[in-house]
Amino acid sequence: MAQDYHQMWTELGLDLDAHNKLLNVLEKTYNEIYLSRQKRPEGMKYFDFVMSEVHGLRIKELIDAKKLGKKIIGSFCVFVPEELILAMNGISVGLCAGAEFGFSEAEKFLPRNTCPLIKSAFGFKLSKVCPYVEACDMVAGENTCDGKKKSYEIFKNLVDNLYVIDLPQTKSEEGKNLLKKEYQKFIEKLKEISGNSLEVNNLKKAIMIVNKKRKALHRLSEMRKYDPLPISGLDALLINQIFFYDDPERFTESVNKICDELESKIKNGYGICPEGTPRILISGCPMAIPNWKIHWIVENSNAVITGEESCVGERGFQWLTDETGDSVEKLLNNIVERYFKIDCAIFTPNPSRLEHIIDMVNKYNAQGVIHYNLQFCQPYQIEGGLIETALEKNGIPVLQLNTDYSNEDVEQIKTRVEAFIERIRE
Ligand code: BJ8
Repeated sequence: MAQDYHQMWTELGLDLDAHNKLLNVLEKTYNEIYLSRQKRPEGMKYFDFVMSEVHGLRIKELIDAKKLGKKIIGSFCVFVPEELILAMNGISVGLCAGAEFGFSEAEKFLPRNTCPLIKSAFGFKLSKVCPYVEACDMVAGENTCDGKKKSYEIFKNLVDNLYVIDLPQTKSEEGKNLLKKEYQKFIEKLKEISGNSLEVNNLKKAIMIVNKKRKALHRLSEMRKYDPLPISGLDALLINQIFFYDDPERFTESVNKICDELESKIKNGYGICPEGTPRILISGCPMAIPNWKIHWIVENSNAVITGEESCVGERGFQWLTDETGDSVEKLLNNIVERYFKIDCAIFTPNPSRLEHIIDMVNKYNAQGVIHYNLQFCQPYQIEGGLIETALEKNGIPVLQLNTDYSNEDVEQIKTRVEAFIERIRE
């Protein structure tokens, strides 16, 4: 890190010893997984820099923004609309954590058989190692899976200001109306904490900013259709993860810059791997920083990942919000329309997710799908069975992986992934 941020971390109330331990693990893992790799695009230097300053410069930016009156809103789910937060002079930051840290503390509050994503959020908070959650003026939770829904009842005692958005479970008109009502309530809450009103021009501008960010990722996804692949799945995953932390306009610019570079490389036939390398699509639970386990295993087994059907991936950014309309009401309706399309496995039934996976397999020329389930995540594990049956019927090979954030099962997963790659090569 360029500067010494200890003073800032102390003021945020972090446990400096525990935080140092986390940063050391992060740095070591990042060096091994990313910095030691060959053939990374020049444009990845920006994202490497973001990672090197993820607890430093970005946090300082957030604190400086707070001094100027901006409110920091943390969230755990792509159902929390960034457009509304930006329009009310706020900054949205992702709080999902992808590392096994503070689990023994978390297990004092949660059953052991809780999904690692939830345990990690508790672990980071209880161990006082996450400057993002400490910098937040409000944490916006959401009633999605039972695990999250119930754990917010406990989490509200651990953070100063938790607000929970209720969510529908079915894709019905009633469901859409509920989502709209909940977003209206969320707007009222944002007004209360920010002291700002919601103006049509600000909302329109915010929609455009977030759309541009998503469009930049659409452009990056286009690059992943090519064979040979011009960017690794690991690098693309990292960009998808940084989407939730970085300043939106700077992020958009940096993604477009890397796309310019990749476009010219593609013209010259450049690839990070030989043409014909087996191509795999990942589908399932979100992968928060620093969860790079499956991508690392696959891409160290002579295969590549061409896309993520995940909220940290295409499920999170595939739809744009309609920018037309001259009233808050109309623009809010556009936001509701956009978010209501998200096909998280908490919805029942959830047919569009399967359609999207098949579409992605075709679009990105994948030869097989790894369905990635976090341990104890019932919605994705159960839906994964339905998806496996349907895809295999369509001649698309599927490997289901149930795993957590530990490295204990790496060798076992590697063996299964290698066997799967052999299968899709045939
Ligand atoms: S819209 S996927 S970001 S809820 S992995 S905590 S589902 S037990 S994260 Fe998600 Fe929103 Fe849905 Fe996307 Fe529960 Fe499963 Fe854990 Fe999960």
